[in-house]
Amino acid sequence: MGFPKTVARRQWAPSRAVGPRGTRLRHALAFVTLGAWLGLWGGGCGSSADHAPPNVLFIVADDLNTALGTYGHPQVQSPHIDRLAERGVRFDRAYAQAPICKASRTSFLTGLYPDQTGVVSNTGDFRQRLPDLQTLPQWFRNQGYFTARVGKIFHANVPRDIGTPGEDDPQSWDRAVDPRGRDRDDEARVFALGNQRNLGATLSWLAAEGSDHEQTDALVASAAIELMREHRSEPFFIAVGFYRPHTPFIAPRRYFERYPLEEIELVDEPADDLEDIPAPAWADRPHQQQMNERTRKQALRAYFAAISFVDAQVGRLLDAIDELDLSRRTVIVFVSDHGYHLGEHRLWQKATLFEPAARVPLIIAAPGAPGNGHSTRGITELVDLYPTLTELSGLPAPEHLVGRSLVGLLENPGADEPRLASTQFLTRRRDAEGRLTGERVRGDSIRTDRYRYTEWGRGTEGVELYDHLRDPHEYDNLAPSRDPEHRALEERMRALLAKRRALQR
Ligand SMILES: [Ca+2]
Ligand SMILES: [Ca+2]
Repeated sequence: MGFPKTVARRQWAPSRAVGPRGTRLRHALAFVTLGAWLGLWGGGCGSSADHAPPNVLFIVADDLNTALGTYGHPQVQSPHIDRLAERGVRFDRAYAQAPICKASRTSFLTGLYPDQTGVVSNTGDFRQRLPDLQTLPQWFRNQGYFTARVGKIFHANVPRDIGTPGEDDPQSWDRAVDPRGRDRDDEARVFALGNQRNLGATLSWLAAEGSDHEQTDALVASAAIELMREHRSEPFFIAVGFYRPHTPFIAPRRYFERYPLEEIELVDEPADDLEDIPAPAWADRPHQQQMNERTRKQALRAYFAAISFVDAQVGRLLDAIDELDLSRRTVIVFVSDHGYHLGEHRLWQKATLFEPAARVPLIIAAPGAPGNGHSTRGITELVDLYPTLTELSGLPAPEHLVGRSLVGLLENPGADEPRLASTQFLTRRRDAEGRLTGERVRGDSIRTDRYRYTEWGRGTEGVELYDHLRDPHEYDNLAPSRDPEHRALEERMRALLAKRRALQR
């Protein structure tokens, strides 16, 4: 299949659609930059393949936080994600728009905030509200790309939906592959802290027998490599969705053996940390609160093992890109759908508006990008991915996008652009005894360069304000405060959040 020439030309057209927050001048500069990069892609060889639009390999991990070597984690071994970071730009302050699977994935795959898609939890269907919206992969498909999905990209229940399309959006893809490995057959052997019948919702793990290649995520990588091989001569957008490190943390035993239990370090926090946290902000499952030290270490070891196993699969993808001679014309994105608590504020897993659940790993390796090999502290949101990938590929951008292209940060990772990130979550209210009820409480959080500000029930159920410059672990909630200086700051943050909320409707 040839790439439509009209589309390739549009990359240089001044009438190119931009998002509501873009400016023509900025995009005009981006064209110049892209031209220079494309020159680098071409490498002076002058063959037609060198001038073809770039491929996109879009890798999504499930429930992975920044516990990675490249992000400075002292224990986790992730040599392959680390080497991807060395060939691309690592985003050190990237945030999901929701701290749970479906709301976050729907957001970054549509390029809209959760309130705009109507999917603010793990239920719902954006097609009900937006039947004609073109998703990120669908946009590439309609511009002449071959698009394919392997594994979990749109929402799927883990582990129940492994081996099935889950809640996929079929019109986004030319091909979809749903591998199923022995991890599903081994579920009866999994240790579960809570309900054995709902392994996806409780801390649970298994050091599996057998080889890597029997596990679902290895089959995911193999299928993706095969698709890249088959479609190497046409522009492709291949999305690779790993199911780990989501619970149950299943990985071959040798990955567990990399992390001796006695060497696992637990978080060490101030004894009074919980005292200033509003009730809706602290919604963990009670049984996860009762783990002894050994069980907590086992949970961490299993999560780390699952990360190293996914990392090995990322390594296979990177090797394949090189072997297939695709590295000079393939943009590689590595991202997770949200973060994860590993005992911070005595919380485990996701579904909070604290930094560990909102923040995600994000690496973009665009061949020839001047910032490659560097990291950026620019605040970024996952809704920024859609306009970034259209710009990098020289495609027009659909009118509906709300994110800002990150191409400026790929060019200059030190660029000082004022940005903020928002994350929202619908939690459940607790009764007087601390039990979760069916009643919902909404939380809205914004992250600026220095602060995190969060309102529960528009502030009626609690407010949080953390100064990351002085308090990077969010121990000291400054709100509500009697200190006039903090009160003024709180007012400014409240106004910023209100403005952002209005924009996201
Ligand atoms: Ca997830
Ligand atoms: Ca605290």
